[in-house]
Amino acid sequence: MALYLSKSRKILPHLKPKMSFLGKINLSSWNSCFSQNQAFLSTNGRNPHPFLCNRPALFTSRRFDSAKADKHLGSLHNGGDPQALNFPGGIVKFTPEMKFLSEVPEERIHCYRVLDDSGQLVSKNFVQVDKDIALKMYRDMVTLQTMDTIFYEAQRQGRISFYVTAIGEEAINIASAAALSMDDLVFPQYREAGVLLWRGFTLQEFANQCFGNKNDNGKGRQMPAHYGSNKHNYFTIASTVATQIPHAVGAAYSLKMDGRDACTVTYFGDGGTSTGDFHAAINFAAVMEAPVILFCRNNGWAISTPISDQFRSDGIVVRGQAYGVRSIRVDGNDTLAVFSAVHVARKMAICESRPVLIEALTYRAGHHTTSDDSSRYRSIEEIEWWRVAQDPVARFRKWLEGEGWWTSLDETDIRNHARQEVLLAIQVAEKVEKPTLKEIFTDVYDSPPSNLCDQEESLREMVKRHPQDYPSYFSS
Ligand SMILES: Cc1ncc(C[n+]2csc(CCOP(=O)(O)OP(=O)(O)O)c2C)c(N)n1
Ligand SMILES: [Mg+2]
Repeated sequence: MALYLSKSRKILPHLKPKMSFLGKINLSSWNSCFSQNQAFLSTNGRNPHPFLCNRPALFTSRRFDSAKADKHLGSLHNGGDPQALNFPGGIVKFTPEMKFLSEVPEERIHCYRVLDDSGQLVSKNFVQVDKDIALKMYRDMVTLQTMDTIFYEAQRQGRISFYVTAIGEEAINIASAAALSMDDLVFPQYREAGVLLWRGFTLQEFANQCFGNKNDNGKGRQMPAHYGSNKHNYFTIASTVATQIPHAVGAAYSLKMDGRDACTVTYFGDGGTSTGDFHAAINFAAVMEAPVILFCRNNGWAISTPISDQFRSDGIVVRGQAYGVRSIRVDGNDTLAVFSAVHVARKMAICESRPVLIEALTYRAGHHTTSDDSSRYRSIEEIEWWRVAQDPVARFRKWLEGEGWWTSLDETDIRNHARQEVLLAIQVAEKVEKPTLKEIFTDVYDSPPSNLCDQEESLREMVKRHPQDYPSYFSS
């Protein structure tokens, strides 16, 4: 870990987020809060938000003292109360009752929402979004939906080998991205292409990656839909579930050490929380007070495994408190609720130097990937209810219309425009040459070791012996 941290510190300065429509937009409420950091940390005021219940913190900020065992042992006394024990972490009261904590909460944790199903405001407690941002959010949601539909069809036509959609999770993708700053580092799972879209990755770049052509940032080495972009501070997607979570926590700790006015955000599914990586990472984040937003998309399914077969806790949100991490449950299909929660979580993460866990309740309305047929393990009625009655895009559109910011003419325009742009990007990407065989062996070592040279040579011989089995560009 120490090695990883020292490396990640060296990597960060090389990331040059020069993008910038967010810079131009200049949301007034997004002003930097880093200058206030010291004030937050030096006073012991750990609860400066009206969004929080007024509870004392268990552990106070005491980083770098934690290894001093003698100090902890020295504090083991009852503070004058024989019915209490001053144990590291705070006062524990004794009780004569033998009472086991129930495994079932009296009531499930409430879910924060701003817009109801019909797009009407049901809360006054949200972060205002100005018109330009709101319209960009909606357009990007439609573009993501369109891109997913057409790329999915392209896979069915055999033009690309694989694809992952974010259908039903457009609000999570776009609203969370809109609430972040371009300096924040994103560690995605694989269902957050919309975050990259928001940051300015073009449809052409998406298409180049899916077709694995020579303009793809990854030079065709990754599966389709495994995007990555240094320019957009978006770490390359890895299919290995949850491996991105410890990376995000380590990078967040590095940002903190460097005094940067930024946090990291990592996205993962409900299935991701069943891995050891999730538990190790959230605990590390809590103890090291790393400025990371842990964003869980609880979409009900991990491929064919329903959440009832994954955990018996009240979802994911309760695990935050168990690990000493501030947490919120939010309606993941409510664009304004997701935007508000991430906006506030970001400020908490940076200004107070702490992790925040967000559990967004949603539904994976598409198949897991193009390799899946979800009608084999869940009912069509269930899928349709979520797809139609809970569509986050339609809900946000209703709100925009209510504000007088959107008309049916605008709707026709954006849908036609998005469709044409995606089709064009696919046509162009399809015609671009693939990377050469040589590229399989580049970019890892300055000078390749002998075993890699041997492998290249043996591959070239194989291609020569069986030219009919390899595409012609492989011979170059
Ligand atoms: C470490 C690891 N284990 C298993 C898999 C196979 N796998 C791929 S996706 C997936 C389900 C993940 O579900 P979830 O985290 O809920 O994300 P969702 O697909 O629902 O967005 C599994 C088990 C994998 N890729 N990596
Ligand atoms: Mg899931």
